[in-house]
Amino acid sequence: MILTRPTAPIADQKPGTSGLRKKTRVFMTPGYLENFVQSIWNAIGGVAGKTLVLGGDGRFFNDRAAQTILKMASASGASRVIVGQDALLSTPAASHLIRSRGADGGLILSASHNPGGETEDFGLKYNAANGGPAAESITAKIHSESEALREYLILDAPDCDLAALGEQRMGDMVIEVVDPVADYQALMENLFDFNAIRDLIAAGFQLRFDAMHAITGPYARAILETTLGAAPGSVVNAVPLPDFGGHHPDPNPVWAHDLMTAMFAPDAPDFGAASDGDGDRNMIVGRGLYVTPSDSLAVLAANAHLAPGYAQGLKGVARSMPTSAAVDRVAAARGLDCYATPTGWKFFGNLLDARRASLCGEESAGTGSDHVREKDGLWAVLLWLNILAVRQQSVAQIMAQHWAEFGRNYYSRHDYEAIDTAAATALMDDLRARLPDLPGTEVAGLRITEAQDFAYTDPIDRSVTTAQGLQITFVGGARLVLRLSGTGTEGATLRVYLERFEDAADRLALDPQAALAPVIAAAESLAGIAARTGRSKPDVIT
Ligand code: VG1
Ligand code: CO
Repeated sequence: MILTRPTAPIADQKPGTSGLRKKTRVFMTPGYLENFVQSIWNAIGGVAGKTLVLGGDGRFFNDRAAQTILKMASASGASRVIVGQDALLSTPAASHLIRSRGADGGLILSASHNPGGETEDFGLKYNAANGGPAAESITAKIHSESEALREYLILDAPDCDLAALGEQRMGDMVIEVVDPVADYQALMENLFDFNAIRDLIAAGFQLRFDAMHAITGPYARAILETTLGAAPGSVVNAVPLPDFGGHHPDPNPVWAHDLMTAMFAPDAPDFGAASDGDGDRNMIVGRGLYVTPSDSLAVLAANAHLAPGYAQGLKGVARSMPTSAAVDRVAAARGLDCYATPTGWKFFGNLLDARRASLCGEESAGTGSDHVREKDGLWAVLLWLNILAVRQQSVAQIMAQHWAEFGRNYYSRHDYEAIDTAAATALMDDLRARLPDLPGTEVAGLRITEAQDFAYTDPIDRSVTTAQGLQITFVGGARLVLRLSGTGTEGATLRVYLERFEDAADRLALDPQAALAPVIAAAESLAGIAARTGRSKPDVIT
């Protein structure tokens, strides 16, 4: 029986950088999830007759939320929902399923790198028929629908069995439960030279992949261990847990410190990697060397043609604005178009669809290509492995050669988490107001060439997105970016992105924080971060 339940608008359902993220208990409040899901249906013109994909990263409430969404899809007339077994799907696997099955869209249950559990975070994101995160125009529509919502529809029916592969019915709707890994693995086998990687591993190459108790565990085990022959146990923290073992599933040197310890030990493996909660991010570590995501993007751009799926060369590259310009240097050398977009994968969708860019990346450890419309953690790991197998060099040798050829963009991000929202907003507003006066002035010994509040005009649909971060550029290419996070669930998070270019042969192996010291000093002097946030140092440095 279809129930029409009266409801009232909930004020805080505005999607951020990547869907709606809130404390899990907020999402569990009766009606909260239902309101948001009905707002999505309303914003996309309903789901009658449509096929959707559904899955999530396995965090607490993933299973319950999936049942609610299925009942709401059925009540609103969806014809089919393709669900990963046990309601699990990595974000890139969901993107692939939407595309390969010609679905009308999909819902991904995840708060990605945010911690999980009943007292931590939950999230929900809508992806469109191209497999990519809904564009700003759609997320804005979802928000406005949520502000006017009066009722939602839900089927009064028992839960379905999401452990059983195959088809079942819920009302008039077909639920098709699929193996979350199989289609994704087949896609990877199409793109990469699995034989070359298998030979590399058989010859003694050792790797360690840290799944951080999140969704990539089953994918990495199937692909890296079972198919490519990595020793059993090469994938660690491989079992997805509802609270990710109490950790932040955020692949950076701070949260993946176990991996860092292993990779800097005397008996370190040749290659280390980690992924995040929903499997769309990657962290790459060589023996004794952390590769920043911005550098990783540049290396992949320079070497992608070594993998069969990219042998024809890239169509162009794109990075988020705060990501370092290392990839720009590769693009310039190879004659590729290079785009700078606002933070968040949704801004790459049009460039990928229009074939203007085929490799994209973000400084936050997201890299991906036109094979799906999301960033893809395991894909980046496999592309690195394919490159290592062809070049027969260590990660450190590849990085040294890359910097010798293109120069090095020293890079770091300093995060101030859960700070007072009013203080964070005031910091940004005050600096924004001073931007016009900054060019030509000097701060901490650096001369400012440009200062702007980043705005982006999409080259395909001409949509304009403003206020995407304050960008201050210095003589010599050093750069400072400040923006507020759009994925947090507590107070505000200030992100300070720092970059400085060096190409002198004897200055390519400096300590990044030391190399960036003048830019760090400039940030403090321009924004008064310590005084305004009450923090003497960043909470997280990556
Ligand atoms: C962060 C990252 C951004 C990324 C987003 C979603 O956003 O900085 O690059 O696209 O998370 O990634 P913010 O607004 O907090 O800076 V994920 O892996 O959380 O879906
Ligand atoms: Co993620």
